[in-house]
Amino acid sequence: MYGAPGSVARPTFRLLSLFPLTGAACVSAAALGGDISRFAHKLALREQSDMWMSTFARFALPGLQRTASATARQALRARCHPWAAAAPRPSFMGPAHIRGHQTLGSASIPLAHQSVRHVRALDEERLVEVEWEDGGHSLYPFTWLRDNCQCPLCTLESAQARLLPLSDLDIHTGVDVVEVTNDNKVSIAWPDQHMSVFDGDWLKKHCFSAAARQAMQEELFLNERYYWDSKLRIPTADYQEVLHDDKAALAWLLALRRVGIVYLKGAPGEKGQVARLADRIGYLRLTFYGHTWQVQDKAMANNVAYTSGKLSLHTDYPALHFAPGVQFLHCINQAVKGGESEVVDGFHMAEKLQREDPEAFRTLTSVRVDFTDTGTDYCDFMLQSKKRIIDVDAEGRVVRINYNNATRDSVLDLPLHRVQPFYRALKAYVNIMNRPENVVTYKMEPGDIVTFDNWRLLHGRRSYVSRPDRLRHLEGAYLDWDEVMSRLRILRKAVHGDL
Ligand code: OGA
Ligand code: NM2
Ligand code: ZN
Ligand code: ZN
Repeated sequence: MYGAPGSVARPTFRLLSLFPLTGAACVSAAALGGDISRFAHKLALREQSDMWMSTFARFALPGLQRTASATARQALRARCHPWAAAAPRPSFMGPAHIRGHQTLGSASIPLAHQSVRHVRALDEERLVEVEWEDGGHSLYPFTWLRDNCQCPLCTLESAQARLLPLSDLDIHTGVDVVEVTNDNKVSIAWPDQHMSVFDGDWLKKHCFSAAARQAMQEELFLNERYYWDSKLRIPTADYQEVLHDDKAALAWLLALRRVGIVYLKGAPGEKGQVARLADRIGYLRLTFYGHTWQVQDKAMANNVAYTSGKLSLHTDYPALHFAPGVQFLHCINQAVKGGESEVVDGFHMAEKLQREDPEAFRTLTSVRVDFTDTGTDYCDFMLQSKKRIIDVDAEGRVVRINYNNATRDSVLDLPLHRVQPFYRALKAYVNIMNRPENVVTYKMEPGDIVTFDNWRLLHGRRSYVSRPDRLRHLEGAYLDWDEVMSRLRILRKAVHGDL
């Protein structure tokens, strides 16, 4: 009934998995054209080399040396340019690939202190044109420049927030004089005598070209993802290092964002660790199951997770309209038999569904399914939600998976003729995610913590048998992506400086 021990992926020493991630990120950055491409490529190199020199690399080194090919070992020694040293690409890259949600770039636009060579106002178009020292040009609308004046009347410097109310913004303003100052700034005199001064680097960063906007969005939101299947080697780091070392914490959160799952080892085998990890980021997400929650076989369980039964692949808490973005699970005690964990990349599976069965994909991205959860825990609750199982944004890109078969309501708000097609579509998606070639299986040991993207991954558990003297016990906690991304940006600034 359970997978043979040999088929259970061991989660230790898995840095190898970061190799395809970073390699692919660089390939995609290099696919860009012009300056931004070069800068993005440079930054990808830097991010990548930091990854290798981080906790991950050191932690994974023994495993890598034991198991990796000569090519991969050579790549690791090269550190900064593994793929350059080891081209062609390593064979374990498999079919994994990057999916950029809104960009091909991996970094911000160049900030290598570009000097302003010349500025002029294009009065007809109501644009200020900046010519850079390297010959490049950027255009800025008059209205936007006036709206973003950085002077103390218009901006509260201490909060980096706009003071100028929209009611005071003349959206038809002209420009009287625009010139370059001798300290590489652009000054603008407005018709009402107001003066604005813009820093060259700040302007460069805010360039309106499609490539610069894409690069900026990628820097802010890191929406480029590394898609994976059963061949994924889960990125692994040391719990203590993540808590105490900024580089290690940054590498952890970057991999959590890009890959969707990171394994931490070396945590104490007692409660309180998921809360400490949440404190490292900001704060955790309180739900009806408490600040943190204990996954154990409980009498009169208020959730199927609190039994010793199998949990089929699911995302947590679709009964909440705003489901938790990130989940931590800390193994305090493991079952003697069973209790293995399973994960799949829900975005990748959705992409496969779209290709194999577009009709099913259309159904799951349009039908709003009812979910329900009733009981008592932190306090009493009676939740109802309506969610699309595959959530896409306005551009049709998959942004969230919402699916837990246990809390899917018996209320099904569909006309009769759409019921069977809905089941057919759901079955098609579940069949894809259950294919052995897509599932990563591992068994947690006391002191292990798995951290994953609950908007993207589906996770499950095999049924287990606990001995009374060694009861299976995981402690869990939720966070939201806003807080995690906030910490990631701060760490990136601390580690790399202001990019
Ligand atoms: C859960 C869950 C996994 C496990 O509690 O929602 O997925 O291994 N638990 O018990
Ligand atoms: N627990 C683990 O959607 C769900 O009910 C997921 C949540 C009980 C906090 C389980
Ligand atoms: Zn001003
Ligand atoms: Zn779960």
